[in-house]
Formats: sequence, structure tokens, C-alpha cells
Amino acid sequence: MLNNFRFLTSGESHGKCLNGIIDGIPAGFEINLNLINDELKRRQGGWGRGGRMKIETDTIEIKSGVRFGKTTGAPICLEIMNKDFENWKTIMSIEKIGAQDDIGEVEKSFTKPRPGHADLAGAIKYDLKDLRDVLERSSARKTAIDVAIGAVAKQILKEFDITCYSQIISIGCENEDAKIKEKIETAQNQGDTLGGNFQIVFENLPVGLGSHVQWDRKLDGLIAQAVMNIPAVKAVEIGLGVGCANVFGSKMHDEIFVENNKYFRKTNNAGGLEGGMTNGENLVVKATMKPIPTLKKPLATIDFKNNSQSEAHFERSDVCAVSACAVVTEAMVASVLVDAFLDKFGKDNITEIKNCYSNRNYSNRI
Ligand code: EPS
Repeated sequence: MLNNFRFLTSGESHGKCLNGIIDGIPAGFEINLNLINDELKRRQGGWGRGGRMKIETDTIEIKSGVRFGKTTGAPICLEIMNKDFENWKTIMSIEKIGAQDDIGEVEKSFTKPRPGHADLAGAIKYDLKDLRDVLERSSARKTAIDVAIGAVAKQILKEFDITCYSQIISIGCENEDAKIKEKIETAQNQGDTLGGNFQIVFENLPVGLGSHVQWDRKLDGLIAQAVMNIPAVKAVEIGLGVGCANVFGSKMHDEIFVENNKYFRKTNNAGGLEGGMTNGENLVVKATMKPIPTLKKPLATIDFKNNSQSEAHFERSDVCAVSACAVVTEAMVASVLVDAFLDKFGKDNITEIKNCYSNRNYSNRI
């Protein structure tokens, strides 16, 4: 983070609510609740989603930082209520209610970590006996509030005509001919899960977001960190990505042309980033999501309670959430881009930022 648009979240998967605080939003930007809710709805969709998505209708409440529909410059506090909390009130009780010292007595407690999830490392690190304390925060449920924060970021970018979209590239094994829906149904019937590849594209970015001068200001590094933070993401690529290894430099680099005083490229293998800065081309980020580790047909694991060999814990989950992951990735990258945008064009109010933006270098050439 460059610390202009910075945010933190809190909340558990089956706790009362998810919260986010964004600090560093300049004054004067219109915030439309419907646009945030539209993004939340997109995240809930896709083939292979679990029963939880039938319970929730994620809806945002803004608690502070917006007045008469516009940002005031103060921190914005966002909240999404978990409808499912009604069914988990005792299990997720904030107050002590009885037999918590005996894990076996606590409803929905578990001690058999899921390979691939945070359960085992989290329990050892935080010295927890009930792995639910790890599951609740490491659940991808928390990406709902990330999407809400990203939806605020997208509205700021939209003021400058910067927009984005995402595309699924593949689900499961790329060599199989089966249609995506069929592959997900097969996984479901086998008690299994599936990951996949997708890409997101941001259009109309100005030149010079990020910087080449210091490691922690390079935009590709900041984007990679933001995307790798998303639950189940195991790889990030910019532009041609790992494909760079297979081509000569003469085929890799995007030659620069000029016509009528305008610069342009005929290719975009760099994915819109050169030297850790935007170069005026579309930003193209690809990411890979692993299959969700909560398997109906459980994998071998240990029982944390008595160190015996066992089978992993299972509870309701998604079979495939790649399309949701793409929406989350759009949100995370939008937040990184606003952070870099405010770094370059100003942080206090929309008027000054717009003035600075329209007076930027070479705006007439790219
Ligand atoms: C999710 C909510 C969770 C899971 C899923 C994503 O709700 P529940 O546990 O009540 O079914 O469905 O979480 C995971 C895939 C995971 O690995 O933790 C959501 O809102 O996206």
C-alpha cells in the first residue's frame, strides 16, 4: 500500500457482520450505494456456489464518511450483515456461555484441519484448540467486504473514465473438452472441487501510476501482493506473464509508434506495466485460483486433539468460486489503482485532483 487509499477489514464468516474502514478518500466524490450492491451481487453468482449464497443477499450499509451522497474526506466505514448469524448466535457468541474449555462439547468445533486451508498453521501459530477460530476469519466470506471497498474505489476511477472487466480463461484441466458447467457438476457429484484461471483488464489508465524508483512503489509488486492476498489464489501474471519465458525479446516487447503526435503500441505483452508504472496501455492481470480445500470426499489429515491419523473436517462450502474470485480481484486491483492514482494526482478534494489530472504530462499524446 502507498497509504493514500488504505483500508482494513474485520469480521468472521458466521459472525454478526463484516466491516471495512477506508481512510484517505478525498472529499467530493459521489458514492452510489446501488453500484456497491451490484458488485456484491456479482460476487455471489457463478456456477458451483454453495448453500450459503442462497441465505445471503449481501447489502452494504455506509456508517460514516459520506454525506448527501458525497465523500467528506473523513474515513468511510462499511458494513455487511451476515444473515446466517441468526443460525450461529450461540456458536459465535462473543460472551462466554459455558463449556468452551472442553472442545468436544462446543457445537461445530473441529480438530481435523483441512489440507490446503489455514486451519493447521493458524491453530499452531495462535495456540488455538478449536480450529473454528481459524476457519471463521480465513473463510472467503470476508471477500464480500473487500468487494464493497473495491466498489468505492471503482466509483472514484470511473470519474476519470477508468473502467474494468474480467473473463474466465479456464476451469479445471484445460485439456478436457467438457463444458465449464459440466466440469463443475462432475466435481460436485464426486465430492470434489475445482479451481481455474481468469484475467481482469483495466482500461483508460493514465501513464505513470506507480514508480520505478523504489521497490515498494512498483505497481506490479503492489498488484501482485493485493491479488495473492485473495483466498485460494496461487499465481499472478501481468500481461504475457509466464509466457515471457518462451519468446525472444524481439517478440516480447511492445514497440512504440507515433502518428498524428499520438503514441501507440500494436501489442500489449507487458500488460500495461513497464518499470513498475502504467504505460497507458490496458492493465492485464491474470490469476490462478486453486480448488477450494473444503472437500466433501475428505483428504487424509491428523486429529489435532490426540494426534491420530484421520479425515479432514467438512462443512458446507463452494464447489467452484472462480467467477467470484475474478470479481474480488477486480476490487483488490481497483483499490491498489486508486491508491496510486491519489499518490500522483492529489489526495484532498475532487476539484484539485481533476485539475491536476487534466494538466498531466503528455495527456495529448497517449
Ligand atoms: C463464502 C462463504 C462461506 C463459504 C465460502 C465462501 O460460507 P459458509 O462457510 O457458511 O458456507 O461458502 O468459503 C470458502 C470457500 C472458504 O474456503 O472458506 C462467501 O461468502 O463467498
